[in-house]
Amino acid sequence: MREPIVQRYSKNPILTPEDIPYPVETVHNAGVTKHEGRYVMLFRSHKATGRCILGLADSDDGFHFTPRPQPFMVPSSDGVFGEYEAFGVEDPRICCIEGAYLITYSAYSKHGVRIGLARTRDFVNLERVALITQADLRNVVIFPERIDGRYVRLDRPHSEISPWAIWISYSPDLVHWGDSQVVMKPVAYHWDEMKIGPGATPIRTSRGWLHIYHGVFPTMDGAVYRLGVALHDLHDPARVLGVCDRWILQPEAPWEVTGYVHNVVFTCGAVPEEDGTVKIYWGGADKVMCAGTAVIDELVELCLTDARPPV
Ligand code: BMA
Repeated sequence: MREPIVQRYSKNPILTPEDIPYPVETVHNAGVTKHEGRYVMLFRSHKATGRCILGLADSDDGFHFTPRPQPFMVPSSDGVFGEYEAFGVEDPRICCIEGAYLITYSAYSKHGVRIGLARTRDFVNLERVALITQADLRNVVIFPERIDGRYVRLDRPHSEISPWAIWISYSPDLVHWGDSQVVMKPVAYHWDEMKIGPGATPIRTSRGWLHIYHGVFPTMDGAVYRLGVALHDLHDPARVLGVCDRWILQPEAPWEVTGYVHNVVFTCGAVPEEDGTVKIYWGGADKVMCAGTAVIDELVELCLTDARPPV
């Protein structure tokens, strides 16, 4: 049998609704980063209304997380954020850049889903910056460095002509984005044929930006969410150097197969380590948080040697 590309942590799941000191139905799709030598996990939780809030948990080793007593981010009650977050906040990604942590999150309301951008320096105080997309565009990950002076993001618009593909956009100030172009599309009759979307904040490697994304396959029993990897050029990330033909992780553990939504592994965060490994975090069946490790060089190699066309 082939060695798994992602080694699951032996004590998964690492965080469940029962661990949270306030009432929640789910703990999933968390952005994770390191802050002052500790791991910080910003996780999504459904309340019993079916609407979502974001909570924080801290860890010394990246596997044992202690949730904080109160939620970190609940829908704003006023102004433009109040209008567009009324149905909840979901799926946060964290990007550490220029001494601050940027949080991109889905903001749901009767107007659809948009992406909000918030900023924190200490994971105590949170400042909402702007809503950075119009309706029905999700999964924004911001690169952790400016490229040619501009901020860069991957995102996922949807249209009938070109369903659920990954695009790139640029910004001088994090608020106004443009120069958009498509960089990756689902491939017909392939594990990611229905949808693809940005997953974790891209990771700088010597051979390119490594991006862990999600791909969706439709079955008679509903959609299956898996994870894949792509490599983008360091200086021109609109250029995809390779997309691995096969998935790197699929729902297999009981809490990935059954939960709030079955057959889902969905990532919003991965933390590169100095030893050349990466800790990957994923929501299992939209209900619990799981972790695993992979070797960064092996993921890069897969993108380059076992590649499928990006578009
Ligand atoms: C997607 C998003 C994710 C979720 C996934 C599986 O469309 O809503 O937040 O994890 O579906 O339910």
